[in-house]
Amino acid sequence: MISLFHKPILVFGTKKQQLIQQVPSKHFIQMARSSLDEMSDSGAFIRTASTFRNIISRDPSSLFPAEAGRYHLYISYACPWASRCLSYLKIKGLDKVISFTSVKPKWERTKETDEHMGWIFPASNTEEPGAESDPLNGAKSIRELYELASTNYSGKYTVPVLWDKKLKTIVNNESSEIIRMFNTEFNDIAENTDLDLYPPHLQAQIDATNEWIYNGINNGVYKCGFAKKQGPYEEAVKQLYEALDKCEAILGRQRYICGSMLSEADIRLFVTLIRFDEVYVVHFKCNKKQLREYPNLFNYTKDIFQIPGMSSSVNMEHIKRHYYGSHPSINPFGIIPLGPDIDYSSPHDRERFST
Ligand SMILES: N[C@@H](CCC(=O)N[C@@H](CS)C(=O)NCC(=O)O)C(=O)O
Repeated sequence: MISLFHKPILVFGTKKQQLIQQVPSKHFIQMARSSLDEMSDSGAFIRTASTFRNIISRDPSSLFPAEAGRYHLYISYACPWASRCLSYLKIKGLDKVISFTSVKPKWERTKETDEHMGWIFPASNTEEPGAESDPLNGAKSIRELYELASTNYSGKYTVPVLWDKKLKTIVNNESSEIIRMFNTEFNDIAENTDLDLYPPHLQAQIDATNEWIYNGINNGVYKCGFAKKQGPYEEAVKQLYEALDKCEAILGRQRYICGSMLSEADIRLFVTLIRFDEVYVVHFKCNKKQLREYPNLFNYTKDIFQIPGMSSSVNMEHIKRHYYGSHPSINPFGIIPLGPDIDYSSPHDRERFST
């Protein structure tokens, strides 16, 4: 049960402030240890904020300067938040200067001494296709990385984790901030510097779009799936389908969600849409309508999937094995539904908006 909340920590301050923010405050003592515990008294799912909020800067004198080879991104292919960071690595051409490792898809016990279930690295690189053992710290779990970075951490052990090899600590574990850094701060060493997914003229529109898409769709599917009472579930489903209907209408008029150019808001929307029919329809009870019943949204999802680099950020095997296998309160026997096995590389109709 969460009884204390705090505002997200935005750290753009001095070096001293940045270091202070690496140490979680005492408020985290009562925080949830996993998303399965993030529940209000009314039975609604309430996500807690991320803890490590340092910023990598293109300024060489900053505490965390953008340097080739210095940072490592720990992800799970299953996780939509981590996947948006991986998408940025791929489409910005940063994967040669920022290395990454994916954990195993299914949560396991992270320690023998307690019951916590979480992300685990495979013992070898052949154990689990797509997953690799931790090349930097030899950690067995994502939990161990948090414990290396902070001695009194008591929040959730989430991915993504952006790790600094030099200072041996977590720079940031909030995907919405990691993607902003990847978009701009590494442009001196990125291969695709021309791609700006958060250009000044679109920033207000992207921010506003992110807001309703996060509430209704990205986090909305979790609110549907993790609700423990009928009322909050129904409220979440209503909001989800209002937001999907709104997207469908917008995408009937233009190629991308903020207009004629690809933006951050598209990548953030995509990671939820690509999981929708394979997982959320069944596992999170989002079955009022499937993605395939929305012609614009479905074709749009294929369009984004087919952007060079994007498909390599999607590992459907990991996605399905994670969700269906890691939430025993929702799917006690861990059975993985076989369908629908959609081919997102098949033709779409979105070129009709190109000039
Ligand atoms: N605010 C975080 C959320 C990340 C998050 O919730 N990740 C999930 C996986 S999809 C996680 O690692 N959960 C671990 C747990 O709940 O114990 C972000 O966007 O970066």
